[in-house]
Amino acid sequence: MKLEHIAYIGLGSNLGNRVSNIKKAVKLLKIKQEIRVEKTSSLYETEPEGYKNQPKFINAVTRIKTILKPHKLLSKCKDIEKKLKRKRTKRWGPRIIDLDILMYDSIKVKSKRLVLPHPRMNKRKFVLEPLKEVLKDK
Ligand code: PH2
Ligand code: MG
Ligand code: MG
Repeated sequence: MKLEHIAYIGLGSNLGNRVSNIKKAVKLLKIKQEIRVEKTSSLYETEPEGYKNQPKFINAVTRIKTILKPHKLLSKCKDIEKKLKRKRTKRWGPRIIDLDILMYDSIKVKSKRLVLPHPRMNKRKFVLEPLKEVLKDK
């Protein structure tokens, strides 16, 4: 079995210093032993989708290599959200930082905690635009 996997992580923030929150999250990904950040997109300011009555977001996507299995990678993403003091509020509501795994190799996952590829990514311009910048084989 392959040891290294390619994954794409979507980042979003619409509370506090949004740019700094995204940059901090990328830094925290970089210092994880089991993760190598290969490419990070530009930062995009985007209109909120889903729940509209909230501040604009800053969004970005990173391409990483990792030896972590999908659920372990998800736990690392949640650790980073905790470290940046994200509070759990309403679904699709405002947040200091959000890290979502978008894709992991070309595998499909369907569990209670994780669905891959991310089920809404194809409809979300705030994901697709930065994703285009970092997709492998582009
Ligand atoms: N995240 C959401 C809901 N809506 N809108 C934008 N523009 N950017 C996001 O990251 C975002 C959103 C839920 O995670
Ligand atoms: Mg999200
Ligand atoms: Mg999320």
